[in-house]
Amino acid sequence: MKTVFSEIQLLHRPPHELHQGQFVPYFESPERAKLILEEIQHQSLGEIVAPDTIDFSSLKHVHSEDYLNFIQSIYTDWIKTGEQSDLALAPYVWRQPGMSEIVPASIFGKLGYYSFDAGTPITKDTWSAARASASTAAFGAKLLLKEKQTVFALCRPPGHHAAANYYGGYCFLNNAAIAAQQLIDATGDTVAILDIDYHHGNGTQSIFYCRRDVLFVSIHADPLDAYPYFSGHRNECGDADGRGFTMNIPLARGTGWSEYVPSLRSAIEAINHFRPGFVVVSLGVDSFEDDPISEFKLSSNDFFELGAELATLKSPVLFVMEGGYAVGEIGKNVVATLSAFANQSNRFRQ
Ligand code: OKP
Ligand code: ZN
Repeated sequence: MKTVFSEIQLLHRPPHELHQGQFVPYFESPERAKLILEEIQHQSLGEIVAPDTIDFSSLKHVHSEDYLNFIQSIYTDWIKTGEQSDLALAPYVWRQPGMSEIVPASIFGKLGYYSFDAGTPITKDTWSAARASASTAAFGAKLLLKEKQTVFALCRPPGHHAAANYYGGYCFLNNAAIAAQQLIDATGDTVAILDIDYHHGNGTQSIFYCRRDVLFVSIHADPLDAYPYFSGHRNECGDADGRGFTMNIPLARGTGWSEYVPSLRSAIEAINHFRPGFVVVSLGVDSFEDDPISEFKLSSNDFFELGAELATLKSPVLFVMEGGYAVGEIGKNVVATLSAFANQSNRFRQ
C-alpha cells in the first residue's frame, strides 16, 4: 500500500489549545504524523510519495470561496494590524440562529463567523499545512485512480470537522471530502465515506447532506455526551436529494470491540449495498482505549480486527487520516489497521 505524505503538514504547531476552559498543550501535534510515518517505514508498509500542491479551484469544489480567502489570509491580515507573529489566533464570540448574517469586517468577528469552536488555533503556518494536507488527500485520490490499489493519505491537520464555510475541531480543509470530490470529478462515479474517527465528522456530513452521489456513514461517540455535541444523532439522515444518504451510528462512551463490531458490520453492509465506485475511509484511531480525549475502549490488537473487517468493503479504498492522540501508540494502531486491511484484501480480492 502506498502512502502519500507532505512534510509541509508538520509546520502547523500551535503551542496550546483552550480545552474545557484551560490552556493545555495542543493535542493535534505534528509528532502524530511523524510517528505514523516512522512506523510505516519500520514495518515496510510500502512506498511513501509526496503530493503536488492542490490548486485553489479544486478546493472550491468543496469549500466556499469567501471561506478559502478567509482561512488563507486571516493570519497575515492580523499581523498587518501590528500584532506579534508568534501568537495563535482563536475566536471567542459566535453567532446564534436569529442573529445577523452580515460578515464582520474585524478579525475576531470573522474568526467567529467562520468557525464553530475555540480549540483550533490559527498560526502563521496553518494555511500552508492545511493546504498540504488537502493536497495529500487529493493526490491520494489521483493515485488510487491511476494504480487501482489501496492508498493511505497521511493527512495532518485532520479534516472531517471542517465544513464548506467553517473550521473547528483541529480541522481547516475537509481532506476526505476533497478526495471524494476529486474521485467524482474524475470518474462521474459515486463515493461512500466511512468515518470511523471517535468524533462525529460534522463537516463531511454537512458538505454532502443534500447529495445522493455521496453516501456518508459514521460511527462515533454519542453527541449527547461527546464533542462536537451538535451533530451526529441517529435522526440526521440527509435532506432533499440526499435524504437517506447520511447514516449516523452513535455509540455510548466505554464502547469496546465487541459492541463496536456489529455497528461496523452494518455500516459496511450499507456501503456495499450502495455499490459506490470508491470508498474513502476517514480513519481516526482515537477509538483507542488510552486516547487522552476519547472514551471508547479499542485495544491495539483490535485495530488488526478493524483492518480485517474493513477489507470486506467491496470497492477500492482510499484511507484518509483523521484523529488519534495517544502519540505513544498512534503509529502501531494505524499501521495495524492498514496492514491487516492489505493482507485480508490480498486474500479475498485478487
Ligand atoms: C478532532 B478529531 C474534548 C476537547 C475536544 C476538539 C476535539 C477535536 C477532535 N474535551 N477538542 O475528530 O479527532
Ligand atoms: Zn476524533
